[in-house]
Amino acid sequence: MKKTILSVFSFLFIGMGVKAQQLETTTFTVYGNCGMCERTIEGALGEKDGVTEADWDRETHQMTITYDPKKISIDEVKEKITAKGYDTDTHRATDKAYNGLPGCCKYERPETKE
Ligand SMILES: [Cu+2]
Repeated sequence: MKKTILSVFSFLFIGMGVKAQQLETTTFTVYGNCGMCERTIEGALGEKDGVTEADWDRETHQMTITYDPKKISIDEVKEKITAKGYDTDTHRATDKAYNGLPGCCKYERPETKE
């Protein structure tokens, strides 16, 4: 009986190890300007979505995330950010979402390509 419990546990640990190895880290641009933006942008993503780390830099506008590609795609990550009103390098927030931002957060939007 004890042995069974032990092997179940070691299976769990092996499973966790494999999972940890499959996390990916990537960096992309998110437009924004202040500390409040930082909290909103980083807060748009959570561990329940498969994002274990999210860090946005106010100066460089670079967003670095560590995520589980089995749980979330980079497109979905960006959609969560644009839903809060922030444009990314490839995805654009709706005007409605952007207009809903507090005044201090109305960053200068990148020009549209079309
Ligand atoms: Cu802001």
